[in-house]
Amino acid sequence: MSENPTASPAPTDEASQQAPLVGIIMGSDSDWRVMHEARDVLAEFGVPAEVEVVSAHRTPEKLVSYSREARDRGIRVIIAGAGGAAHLPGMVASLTTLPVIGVPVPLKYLDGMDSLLSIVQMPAGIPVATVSIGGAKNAGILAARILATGDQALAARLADYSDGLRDAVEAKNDALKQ
Ligand code: RP5
Repeated sequence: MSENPTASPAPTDEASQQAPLVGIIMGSDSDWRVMHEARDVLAEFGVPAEVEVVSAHRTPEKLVSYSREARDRGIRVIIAGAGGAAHLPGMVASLTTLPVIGVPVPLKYLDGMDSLLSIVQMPAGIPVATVSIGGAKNAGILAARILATGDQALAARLADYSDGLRDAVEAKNDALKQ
């Protein structure tokens, strides 16, 4: 797996040919080791997504323009991952009315607790839907669920996915009894 989004091969399926509905952003290319899971699961569901490094601290002007322009470009959900002093998701949420899903990226120290606490405790009025530390896959699935509120075909794919999880658990349960 590639360590940065620009070097990673994009999914070659149909989703990569369509206009992106989900914006996956992260504070650094070093976050890609976690954040690629959001892109991967969205590709599995056929949801087109774009990937961009946007740093709250190192590229603040880009943070503002990306957040302000995302809705008009057709983005419907933003997934924002950051580590340490993880201000990206909250700042994006303050600059757009799109739903923002925050992914706390674990770094070398503090086991990601710093990232989690930086993202989760938002002031009333500016929501960020925070997933678990390193939970980029769930962020992708949650974004798909948000989009599926207006997309029956996508909802059906999500239901199939859940059925698959259930069947896998039951198969392991059966195997235990052999
Ligand atoms: C945060 O600082 C990024 O989201 C990243 O998790 C962390 C470290 O960034 P690098 O020093 O690896 O670029 O803003």
